[in-house]
Amino acid sequence: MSGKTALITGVTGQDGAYLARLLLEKGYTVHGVKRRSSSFNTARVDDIYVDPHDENARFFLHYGDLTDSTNLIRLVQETQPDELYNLGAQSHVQVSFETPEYTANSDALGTLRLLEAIRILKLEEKTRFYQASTSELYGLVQETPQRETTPFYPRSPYGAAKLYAYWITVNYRESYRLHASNGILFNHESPLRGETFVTRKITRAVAAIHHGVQDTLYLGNLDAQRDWGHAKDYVEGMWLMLQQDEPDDYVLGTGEMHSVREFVEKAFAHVEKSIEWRGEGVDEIGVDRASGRTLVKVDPRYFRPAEVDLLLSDPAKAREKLGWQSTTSFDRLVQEMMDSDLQVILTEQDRQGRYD
Ligand code: NDP
Ligand code: GDR
Repeated sequence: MSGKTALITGVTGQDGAYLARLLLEKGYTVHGVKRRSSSFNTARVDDIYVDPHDENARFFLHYGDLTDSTNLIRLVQETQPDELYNLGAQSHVQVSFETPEYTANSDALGTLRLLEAIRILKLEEKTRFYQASTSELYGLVQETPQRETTPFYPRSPYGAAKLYAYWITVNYRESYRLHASNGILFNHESPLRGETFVTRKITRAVAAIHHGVQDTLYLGNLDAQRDWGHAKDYVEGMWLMLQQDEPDDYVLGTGEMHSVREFVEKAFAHVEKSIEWRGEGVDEIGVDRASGRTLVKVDPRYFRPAEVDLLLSDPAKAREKLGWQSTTSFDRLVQEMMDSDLQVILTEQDRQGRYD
């Protein structure tokens, strides 16, 4: 048992849920920040939640928000974390074009608020800090593959907010000798991925089409290419960064790139459908070779005002210094997400049946 204490912002998100599990397995006491919501928002961590009255409870949830500095200072003071993982963020790139100011407040200033909380409370010697930085920093890529030294060129309010968060983390490390590290993580997915990110949107839709409860999958840019890994691997990398003697910044990725179109093909192949692409641009469609049915259409609504065309990592530094590497292949990732969503859609249908 490590006996250490961790505080995680964004614990109700995909990565928060995997990281909380990992730290509990390692013997940590884990405090997570959840937002007040009018409906339940803890589904991803419900299975690790233990009644706090239980004397063996090591996982605790606290209300909080990255836009509320008094709340953050109090939570850091009360929990006195050895490790603070800042995973909370308005994390959807497209949504950041709709809510740019809020995104800057939570993603950029939220990071500053946490760093200041550590400083105000004089926890610089005790609390190690992890910042959830992102490959979106590279945006309009200046070099391929992207590594720690590749210049940044963000292409969205989200990317710009995360750029501030990246540099303020570096600045606090250099100014106040904080053990603060940036994980520059490339896209990572899982069955717990938010439903509006492209991979999960695809696996959910393919499962729903397979079960006959959806006709068409509408997507935006099919040509976008991403370096997709599994979230479970990546939270291990976050933890490793905070176990190093010296803080530093690391790229985590698979070193492999695939297009959205390829992801669609793989997902349909899982339910034994072969997709043929016809037409071009906004008129492109994906047709089921066997039945001739159109299953995929392009909807320009999902095009972004500025797009990040491709992202490909060079994770050599993490491999050499942390001994970290991605272990889940693209095929296995799609397979795991498809297997899960084929079940999830059925369960949702059952539930609906009960309310009808
Ligand atoms: P999710 O969107 O799944 O989770 C985000 C979490 O942040 C949720 O718990 C959400 O709460 C919480 N949150 C949002 N706004 C606030 C706020 N104002 N105050 C407090 N909490 C807030 O993201 P992921 O788990 O996928 O990503 C984790 C982090 O890593 C994010 O910072 C993301 O930007 C970054 N990142 C993610 C990558 C990926 O591929 N997944 C790659 C690189 C970086 P709620 O559940 O209530 O919405
Ligand atoms: P991204 O993930 O923007 O890379 O950010 P997302 O899955 O949203 O998009 C990936 C690519 O797919 C294209 N795309 C679509 N995207 C969505 N969401 N919906 C669609 O219908 C669609 N059609 C095509 C997008 O244009 C894009 O090129 C994720 C988030 O987790 C960030 O928080 C994180 O920092 C980065 O990954 C690394």
